[in-house]
Amino acid sequence: MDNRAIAGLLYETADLLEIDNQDSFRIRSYRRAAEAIEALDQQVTELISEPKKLLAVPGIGKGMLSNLQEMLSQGRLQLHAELLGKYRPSMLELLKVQGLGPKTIALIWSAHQVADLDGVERLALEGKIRALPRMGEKHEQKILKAIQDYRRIGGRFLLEGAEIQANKLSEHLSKFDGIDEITPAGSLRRGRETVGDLDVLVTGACCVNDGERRRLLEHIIQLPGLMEVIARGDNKISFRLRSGMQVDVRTLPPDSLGAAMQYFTGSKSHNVALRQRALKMGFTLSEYSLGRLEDNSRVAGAREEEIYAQLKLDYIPPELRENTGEIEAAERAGLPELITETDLQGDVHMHTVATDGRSTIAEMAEAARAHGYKYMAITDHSKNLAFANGLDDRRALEHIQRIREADAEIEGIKIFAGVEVDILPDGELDLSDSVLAEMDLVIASVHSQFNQEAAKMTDRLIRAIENPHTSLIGHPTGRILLRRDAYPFDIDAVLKAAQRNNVAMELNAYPDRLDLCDRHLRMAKERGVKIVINTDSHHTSHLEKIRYGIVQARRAWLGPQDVLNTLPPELFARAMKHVW
Ligand code: DGT
Ligand code: CA
Ligand code: CA
Ligand code: ZN
Repeated sequence: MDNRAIAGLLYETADLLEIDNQDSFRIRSYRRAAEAIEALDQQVTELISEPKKLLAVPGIGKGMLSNLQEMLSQGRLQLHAELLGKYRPSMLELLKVQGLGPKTIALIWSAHQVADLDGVERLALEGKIRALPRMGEKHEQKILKAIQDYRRIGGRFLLEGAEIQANKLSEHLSKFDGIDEITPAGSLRRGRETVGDLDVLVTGACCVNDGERRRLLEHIIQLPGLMEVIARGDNKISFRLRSGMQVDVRTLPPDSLGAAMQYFTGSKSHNVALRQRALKMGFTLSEYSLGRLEDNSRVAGAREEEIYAQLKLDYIPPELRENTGEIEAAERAGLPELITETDLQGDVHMHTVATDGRSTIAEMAEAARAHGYKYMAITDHSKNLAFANGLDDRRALEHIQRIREADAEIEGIKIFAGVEVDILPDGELDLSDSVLAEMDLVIASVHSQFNQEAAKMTDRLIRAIENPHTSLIGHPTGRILLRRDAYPFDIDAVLKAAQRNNVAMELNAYPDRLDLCDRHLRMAKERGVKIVINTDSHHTSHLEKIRYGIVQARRAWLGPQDVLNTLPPELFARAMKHVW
């Protein structure tokens, strides 16, 4: 179990204890321990052999230590399992609904013994929730809306979370003898920003023997974190994880792996178009093979590449398979050269302890150098972001000084001095022109007043773009995936202004932002707007999240020439001053 999983289990236990109406002190101790573990720099698995170090962490006492030992040795927590047995596993899903806290859930349970989404919705529709103590009609309406919202965005997960679950499953599967290959398919393999359910394909000698395959399915059921089996067949098992995520695992004979990968990677509309093409060429394409229509003879199936080749197409990378022109491009050898992580020479959006980051300038620089970058930029917040301790003019100048000193001291990486300056409601920037002029690059971002009218927000962004100091716009739409929509504005007008002013747009790679999104990135490219891919790191460990940005860039058909931070340091510095 990694720290995230441990913290998750502790939070759930706290919620369940609260539903169980236990002593508030005990409940709080679980929440505090979960928070402490989330903030740890080291994995509990590494520390568990040194109990003294763990006990030194505020929030972890003797009792919690023994819980941690139990979790790591058993992969579960007895107390958690007992509470789930006493109530219902579906309680955990209810807890994810905004505004349905443990107290309300406990109240509904004690009156009606209902603990699932559909059940609570029915009670609300029948007006039975308003009748409960301390409830009312307004509260009931709020619960109904929260359940509907949950259904709308709920049930999807961030790409990062899906990837973590897929890696754990792979690790578990790889312990079983006779497996040659484990590969994710579906939206995860295509790199979509969110994933509905996980599709995983498994192949190897054990998949062609009935007895072995049954044993494999038994082994899969032992996966830590598995909550319930939804369906089970000869070659397939579907189950739900504690997080609520559904997983479909399919076992395949090795000679069908390519056809299955092609089919289950999707997208559905890519597959439909590909199958039509196959039919026109006298083939049938299925999840088992590509065959000839006339005599059903097999043409390809073991490898995906063969299928595309037989259909007279260049190989189409999974990220492009959305039926948005990729098949036509592959037919005329016109697929773009897609950017890869090694094309990037620097990451130029990161925060330090001067504002709301958790690492110092030197720590960030060392981590960026270790990542293999030639350059980086420190870009802390400006004063309008008061809760982040944003910099005013004077502190910003001092900060530039410190960045220049670190740059002189630290070998092997160029450190640019930058800032992430707030775009104020009227489009002015939050620091003086004379201070901004000292910066190597200026990221201008909206962090306040998201609810302006679209026309006003459009003007605000265009005004920021027209400021001669602005190098790029940070996380341009402001969305937070699964939590907050983009603020409304005219993306086309903003991109045109960016193009006119040689101002770049950021692709913020942080997994819950991915902003600009793939669709907007492709629009930007079509309009000649350059992109900068950044992590917006607040800790050295965040630098590796750049790969989520790379995947979105690939989905948007971007190549190295579309992205400014593939340039060497001197050219990049000029680009930040609008010269390219
Ligand atoms: P998700 O799970 O909502 O994030 O999206 P996907 O793309 O993973 O969709 P999912 O899990 O329903 O199905 C996985 C893949 O299986 C999908 O991308 C394409 C293939 N597939 C599923 N149903 C159909 C179908 O009815 N026709 C075709 N041609 N392919 C399908
Ligand atoms: Ca899926
Ligand atoms: Ca699926
Ligand atoms: Zn920001």
